[in-house]
This record gives sequence, structure tokens and C-alpha cells, in this order.
Amino acid sequence: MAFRSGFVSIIGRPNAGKSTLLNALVGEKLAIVTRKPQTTRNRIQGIINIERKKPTQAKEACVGHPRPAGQVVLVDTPGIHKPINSLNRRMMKEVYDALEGCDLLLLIVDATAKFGTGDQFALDIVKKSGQPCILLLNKIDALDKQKLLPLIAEYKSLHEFAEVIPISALKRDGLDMLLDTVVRALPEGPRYFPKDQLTDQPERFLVAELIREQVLLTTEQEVPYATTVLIEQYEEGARLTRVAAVIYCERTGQKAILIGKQGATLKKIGTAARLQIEKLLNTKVFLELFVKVQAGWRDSNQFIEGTDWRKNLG
Ligand SMILES: Nc1nc2c(ncn2[C@@H]2O[C@H](COP(=O)(O)OP(=O)(O)OP(=O)(O)O)[C@@H](O)[C@H]2O)c(=O)[nH]1
Ligand SMILES: [Mg+2]
Repeated sequence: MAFRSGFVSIIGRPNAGKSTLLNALVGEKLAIVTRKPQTTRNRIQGIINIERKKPTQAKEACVGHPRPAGQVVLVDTPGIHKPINSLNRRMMKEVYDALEGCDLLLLIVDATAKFGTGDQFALDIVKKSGQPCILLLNKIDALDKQKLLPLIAEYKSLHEFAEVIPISALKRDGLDMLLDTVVRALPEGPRYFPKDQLTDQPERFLVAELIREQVLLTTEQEVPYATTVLIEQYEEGARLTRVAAVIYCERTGQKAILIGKQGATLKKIGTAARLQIEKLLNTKVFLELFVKVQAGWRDSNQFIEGTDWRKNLG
């Protein structure tokens, strides 16, 4: 049976569970996850290698047919929203870039939330793209079971989805079925990435994201949104990796909040981030954090370009 492969973009509203799904399918924390909407700001590839499987287990989708071997390149994206500044526009560009040249879309919705204009906006993007799309009804662990069938019927009446699959990305429910369906829907193709590669993200960007995750978890209101993280120094030693990073915010008041009384908040962010980074890199880490004000950076294309690792390799 021929090898299948392709690019599969996960799209949906902020907070639907896109990054949770990416991490669950790849089996590694590649994307940061928080309860705050607009956590993800750029597209993140996660690579999954799938072995051929004989049709053995009755519960699975491959009953009667072997599952082909393949490579799925999943692409996590920022949540679909109406942009109000350059950063938002940039995030939406990441979504549109992920739609281009992909083989399959996974539209993920929060099944516990009411269908609203934001969902319609996401659905319109799917329709416009003309790409085949699997609808994922996520968070079924938190859904009243009786609501599932009517919800499936409602969505089926809105668009001709290739498939509608209820899942819980958090509890990893329905994910085998999802992978089976995805690999079958992909065209015959080559292995795009070596078998041991998990992502396209450079390590230092993953590190910057882990710091930003702690900022999101530790601060409230406008601060997390007005913040970005840039790595200034990254030195891998034999026994220790030294990282120095700057947390940029937009105003001195935000800087004061990020630092906290006698530096307590920054210390909390640093300690939690360091533990996460040590887990990722599997080595001891010395982390230094600085906070700087860059007024109005969210509306500066030049500044935002400077935070894009794709443009700043090397
Ligand atoms: N109960 C439940 N919560 C979930 C599930 N999947 C994700 N969540 C939670 O939903 C919140 C948002 O998850 P993310 O994975 O960050 O969502 P996202 O779509 O990537 O969000 P943005 O990056 O902001 O667009 C987090 O608090 C997750 O723990 C699920 O299957 N069940
Ligand atoms: Mg996300």
C-alpha cells in the first residue's frame, strides 16, 4: 500500500484547543497552551509518522482495511479573529499562510460553546479555501452527552465536511480514530521530514514561547497581550545552557507589573519557565530575564518582523 503524506492545518477560533490537539497528537509539548484566547501567535509544525496497521481492533476506523503508513505534517495556527493591530494582522496572515498549499483542514470547535459570529467567520474561511475539511467537535469531556448528536446534525447542515469527529484533545479521546481518518484522506506522497524530526521550530523559539507561556499564566488583562519575548543569548555548554531573554511590554506600568514587588513576579515567571525549559532541553539551564518597554510594538511591523524566527535564522 502506497505511503501517504501531506500538510494538515488545524484552524479554529481562539481557545478551541488547537495547540492542545497538536501536542496530544505529536506526543510532545510543541505549542504553549493557556486558558487565555490568542495564546498562539505563529504557525507551528508537528510531524507525525504513522505505521501501517492491520485491521485488528474492532473499535477503530480501520475495520476491514489496513491503515496505510504515512507522514502527517500538522500545522497549528493562531485562533481566527478580527485583527485590531499589526500583531493581530500578522497572526491572521499566519492562518492564511497555513491554508495555502495544505492538503487537508481540521476545523476545531469548542463543542461546549454556543455557535456565534466567530464560528461563522471561521466556517466562511473554510468554505472560501475550497479545501477538504474534517470538523472536530472538541471538549466532549465537558459536554452533556445528549447534546452531541444534535450538534453534529447542526454542523452537517452548515457545510459538507469530509467527516465530523467528536474528540477530547485534553483527554486524548477519539484521537486514534482521527489519525486513521487523516492518513487515509491524504494523497500518496514522500516522507517530507526525517523520521526523528518532530517540528520545524528552532529550539530557541520553543524556549522563548515557554517564557511567554509563564507570562500569560502569571499576568492578567492587557499585560499578556502587550508582551512578547526575545532570546538575546543562547549558549549551550557541556553541563548547562545559558539563556538570556527580554520580555518586551508597551508601557512602564506593565513593566512594573511584570517585575512585581521586589522582583517577585519576574522571579516566579523565571523559575517556572526554567523548569519547563530544562524539561524541554533535558539539561540544566541558567535563565536570566529582563523587562524592557517598547512603546506601541504591536503596531510596528518592523519590530514584529524582528520577532519572527523564520526571518531571523542564523
Ligand atoms: N475540557 C477540555 N478543555 C480543553 C480541551 N482541549 C483544550 N482545552 C482547554 O482549552 C484551553 C485552550 O486550549 P488551547 O490548546 O490553548 O487552545 P487554542 O485553540 O490553541 O487557543 P489559541 O492559541 O488562543 O488560539 C486550555 O485551557 C485547554 O486546556 C478538551 O478537550 N477538553
Ligand atoms: Mg494555540
